[in-house]
Amino acid sequence: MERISHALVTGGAGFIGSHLVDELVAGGCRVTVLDNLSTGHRHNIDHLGDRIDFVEGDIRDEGLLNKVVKGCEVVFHQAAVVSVSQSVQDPSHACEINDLGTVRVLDASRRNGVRRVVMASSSAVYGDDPRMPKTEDMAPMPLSPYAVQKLTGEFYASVFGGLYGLETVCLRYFNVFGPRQDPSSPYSGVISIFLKKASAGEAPTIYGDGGQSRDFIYVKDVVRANVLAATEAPAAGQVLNVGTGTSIRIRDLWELIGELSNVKIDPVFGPPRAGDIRESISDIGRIRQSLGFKPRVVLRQGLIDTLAWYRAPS
Ligand code: UD2
Repeated sequence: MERISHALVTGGAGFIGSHLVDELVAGGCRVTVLDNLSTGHRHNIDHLGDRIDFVEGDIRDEGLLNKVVKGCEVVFHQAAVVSVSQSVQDPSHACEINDLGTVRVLDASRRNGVRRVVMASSSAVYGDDPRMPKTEDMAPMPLSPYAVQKLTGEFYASVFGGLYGLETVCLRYFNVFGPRQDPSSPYSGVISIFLKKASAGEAPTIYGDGGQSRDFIYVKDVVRANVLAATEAPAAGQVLNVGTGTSIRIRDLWELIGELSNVKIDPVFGPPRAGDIRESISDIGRIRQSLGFKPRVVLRQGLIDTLAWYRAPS
């Protein structure tokens, strides 16, 4: 990893953020984590002890942001209300965190001489445009407050580049999975839910006929994409898909998880989930070209590693 001297990771106690913090620390980077622990957990970063500076606080707090961003070369902005359904239930709150919070992070960054901000965006911005695979130049079709907010964040990033010369990169994550993903809510990622069910010997519920498909990317690959986005010159100003360019049907996913966990349980089929999109698959040509990024962990291996973690969290 090309050296980053000092980075701020917002949401650094969360699922993706904490893996990013691990990688940065391993690369010799000084890391400050800002997290309000609304969905993040201290236990995700406890193992790092005093090798990081942890600040419990909110990204809307301008005074605090100005303090923690001082001296940082790069900001990785991962903090967000990450649940689509939470954004549907309480759009104002999600807007405050995802939009106002993002503007505050960008503003504090440009005021304090940060070189580059790498932002977590989402494949949600594509909505249910039936064209596959999703390329970054497709017109966005946001279908939820969450998607609108992520898209707005991308626009702000671009405007901060134009107005203030702040370098930004927006990464549109597809379906991320791996250790530390919290399976406990009904809105958790499907892989975390399925792995928990398989480990408990219980049947999962598949919404609809299970023929819907997703592009699942392992969290460590997402971390690598973030680090490259921070260090590779051609990334500046870009919006990039972060996926694998492959997909799997949800019923086949359960079958694979069953095989890897040595359980053979028939799933329960429930009604389709409202607002579910049928297919999702990324085109990763752009990120390959600008960052030289290719995912390294295939789904099967990522599932094996994640299953091991759910059985013995470390
Ligand atoms: C993902 C993101 C979301 C947003 C969205 C954009 C996650 C966790 N969520 O939502 O933040 O970016 O993409 O489109 O990555 N399913 C079942 N049974 C279950 C749980 C899920 O059948 O117990 C199905 C579900 O109906 C869906 C698929 O699995 O078809 C994936 O569901 P998900 O909640 O993991 O992720 P998704 O794609 O809805």
